[in-house]
Amino acid sequence: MHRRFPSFLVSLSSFFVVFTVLFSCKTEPPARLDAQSLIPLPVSVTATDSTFELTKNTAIYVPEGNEEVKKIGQYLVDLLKVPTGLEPELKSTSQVPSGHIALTLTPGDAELGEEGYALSITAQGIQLAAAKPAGLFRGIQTLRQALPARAEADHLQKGPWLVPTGTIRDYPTYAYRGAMLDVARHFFGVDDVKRYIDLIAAYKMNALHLHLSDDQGWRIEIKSWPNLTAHGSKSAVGGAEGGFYTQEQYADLVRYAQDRYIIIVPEIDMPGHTNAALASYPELNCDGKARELYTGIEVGFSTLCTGKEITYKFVDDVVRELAALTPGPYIHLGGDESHVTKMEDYIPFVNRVQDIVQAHGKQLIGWDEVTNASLKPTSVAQFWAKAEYAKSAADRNVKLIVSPAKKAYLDMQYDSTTQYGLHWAAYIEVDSAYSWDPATMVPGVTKDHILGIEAPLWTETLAKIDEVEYMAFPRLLGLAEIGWTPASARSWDEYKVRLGNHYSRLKAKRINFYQSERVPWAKGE
Ligand code: TNX
Repeated sequence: MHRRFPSFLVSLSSFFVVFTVLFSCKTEPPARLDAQSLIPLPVSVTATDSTFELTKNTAIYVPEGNEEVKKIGQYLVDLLKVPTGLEPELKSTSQVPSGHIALTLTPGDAELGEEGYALSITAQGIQLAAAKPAGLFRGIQTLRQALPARAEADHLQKGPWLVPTGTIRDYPTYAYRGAMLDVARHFFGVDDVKRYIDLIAAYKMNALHLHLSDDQGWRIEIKSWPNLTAHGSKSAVGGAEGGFYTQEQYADLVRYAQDRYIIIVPEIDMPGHTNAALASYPELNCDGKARELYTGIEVGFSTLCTGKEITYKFVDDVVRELAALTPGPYIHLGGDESHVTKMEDYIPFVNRVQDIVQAHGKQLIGWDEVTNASLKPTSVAQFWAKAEYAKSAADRNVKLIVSPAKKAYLDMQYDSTTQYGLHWAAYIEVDSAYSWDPATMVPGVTKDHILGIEAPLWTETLAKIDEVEYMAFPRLLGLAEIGWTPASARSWDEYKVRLGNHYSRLKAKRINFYQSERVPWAKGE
C-alpha cells in the first residue's frame, strides 16, 4: 500500500507538487482506493488507476418505487450539499445512465447479508449495491471516506471532488457493534445524542445503548410512574443540572437512529443502581422510606426491594412503556454491582424480570453478573468484568456482547495525565484499545458465542459533550474496526497509519479528540 521511492524522485516529485499547486488550480489526484485509509478496513479493496469526479451534473439514482432507498439517497444528498455546494438531483429509475451515482438492491447477493455492500467506482460512475438497505447506508460511509476530508466540513469547500476508482466488497464480522452512553450520571440532551449517533454511524456501528437510569438520576419519562422524572431526574453527579427525555423526545431519537440503521438499546439498571427510583417512590424500598437524591459517584449501595410485589408491578410498567418505544429487539436491565442485594434475592429477581421482558416481546440484555440467574438462550450477557461469567454464558449458549473494561471502556483514562475519566480498570492508550480480539479474550469463548462488541462510556467525570468526545475519540474508531473487520486483517502497525490519516477528517467533523503520541497524525494533509 505504501510504496517507497528513491529520494531523487521524491525531491523531483515534490518540485512538481509545488509547481502544480502554484501554477494551476488543480489539486493533486487522490490516493488510490486501496490507500484511502478506510476505517473500518473493508474485507476487500481493489484499486484501478483512475478517478471519478463528482460535479454539478452528477445525479443520484435510486430504484423506482422504493421509498426506503430513496431516503438513503436523500441522506447522501444531505451529506454532500453543504461542503460541496453541489446538490445532486435524486432520480428514481430502472435505467441508470453513466456519469452518475446509483444505489441498487441486489437481494440475491446473500454473502453481503444484512449490512454488506459492493461498491464499484469507475471514471464513468459509482455503483453501490447491497442485499438490504442497511448495506447501502454502510456503503455510503465508505464512499464518504473515499472523498477528500474536506467533504466532512460544515461549510462550503472548494472542489474538485475526486474519488479514486476500484471496487470494494465488504461486510461485518460481528452482527452487533455498539457504543454506550451513560446519560444518568450526567445528562446529555437530544442534540448531543444525535451528534453521537452521527459519529458512530460514520464508523458503521449499529447500536446505541443508552444507560437511562442510575443512582444519580432517572432520564426517561414513564407515564405510569411520573415521579421518576418529576423528582428523580432533578439530580446529577456533583450537583450538575439533571434532565430527562420526554417520550416524544425519546421517540425522535429512536427514529433518528433508525434512519441511520442504528438500534437504540434502552437500559434501566436494576436491582442495584436504583437510588433515583428509590428517592421518587418510597414503596420501592423495603423500609417504605424514600431515599435522598444522590450526587456522589459511589456504586453498589442501592437496591429495589426484591421481596415486594409492587417492585414487579413497577418493572412491568417500565418495561411495557419502554418496549412500546423500542423497535429494536433488546431491553437492557442492568443487573451489575448489586452489592447490597443478597444472591438468594438477586437470582429470582433476574429470572422474573427476564420473564417480564419476554412477555413484552423483547430479549433481555444484562451485565455479566446476570449469568448467576437462569438465562434463556434468547437473552444476552454483556461481558465487562468477569471472565468466568462470560464462560458460563457461553457454556449455556447465551450470546455475549463483549466490552471488557480493560480494553473497551471509553471512560478509562489514556494515561495518568488525562484530564477526565477514571482508571480503576486500566489506563487505555489508543493502541491498547485496538490491539485485542473479542474471540480470544476468554478461554472457552469463541467467535460463535459472540453477538458483537460494545464501547461503553460512563460519565461520572464527563459533564459536557466535548469531554465525552475527547474520551471516545479516537478509540471509538478502533473499536468499530474490531467489530467490523476480520481479526486476521487487523494490525496496530498498519492501523495507526490509517488512523493518523484521519486527522483532517476528525478535524473537519470538529471532533474534540485525543492526539495520542502513539499515532503518526498526518497534520499537513
Ligand atoms: C462500573 S461497568 C460500572 C458503572 C460505573 C463504571 C465506571 C458497570 C456494569 N458498572 O456503574 O459507571 O464502572 O467506570
